[in-house]
Amino acid sequence: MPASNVLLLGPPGSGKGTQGVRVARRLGVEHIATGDLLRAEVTAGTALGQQATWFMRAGDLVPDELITQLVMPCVVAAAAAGGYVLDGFPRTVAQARTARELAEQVGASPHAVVHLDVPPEQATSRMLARRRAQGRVDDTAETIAHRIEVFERVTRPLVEYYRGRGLLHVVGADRPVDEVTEAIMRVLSG
Ligand code: B4P
Repeated sequence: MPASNVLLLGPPGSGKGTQGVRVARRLGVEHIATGDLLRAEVTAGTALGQQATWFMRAGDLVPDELITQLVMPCVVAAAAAGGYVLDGFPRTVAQARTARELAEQVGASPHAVVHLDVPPEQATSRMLARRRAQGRVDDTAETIAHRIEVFERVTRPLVEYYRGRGLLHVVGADRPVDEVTEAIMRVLSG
């Protein structure tokens, strides 16, 4: 039986969203993308969206409490319904600790964490291409550089955190989309 509660971890532009959709479909579970949830709140003009928008535009992480209150109910519901592929959360060790406490209480803990490993230059060129195609406000050269710096400083420590919990799998994401999907499915089935 492959893992059915899966976290995707990786720098901006590593393919979390791209792979999240594909892997969730293959596993028959829900895909939860924190960036998409936040952008939906911004578009709907909710109080949470109004607070998040400035952080996102600047390429900064939104505060831990905001993202946790947005994401965790979705995670708990998806786990109860059969599983989830969660991309973009947690992004800080504090988020991971809070999520762990909540998830353990309700049987929603991750079975596997996949780190999508990609060099910064490749991630940057993918996001610049996305900017040309989709016009995402946080995909400018300056903001991308900042987002990558934030990943290295604040999010990368999660790689060791999850390795220490025996959940981590590293997948090279510097190759075509189909190949990355197959590599993820292999580690989840192993
Ligand atoms: P996200 O929406 O998660 O943005 P992202 O990191 O760029 O990942 P995304 O999933 O969109 O891109 P992907 O790598 O798939 O977050 C946006 C913002 O929300 C953050 O900056 C932050 O402000 C906030 N936020 C989100 N979660 C948070 C949290 N937990 N705590 C606090 N704040 C949070 O793909 C990038 C591009 O590469 C795509 O165009 C894709 O087509 C292409 N691509 C992917 N795989 C490829 C491959 N193998 N080959 C070629 N191209 C590929």
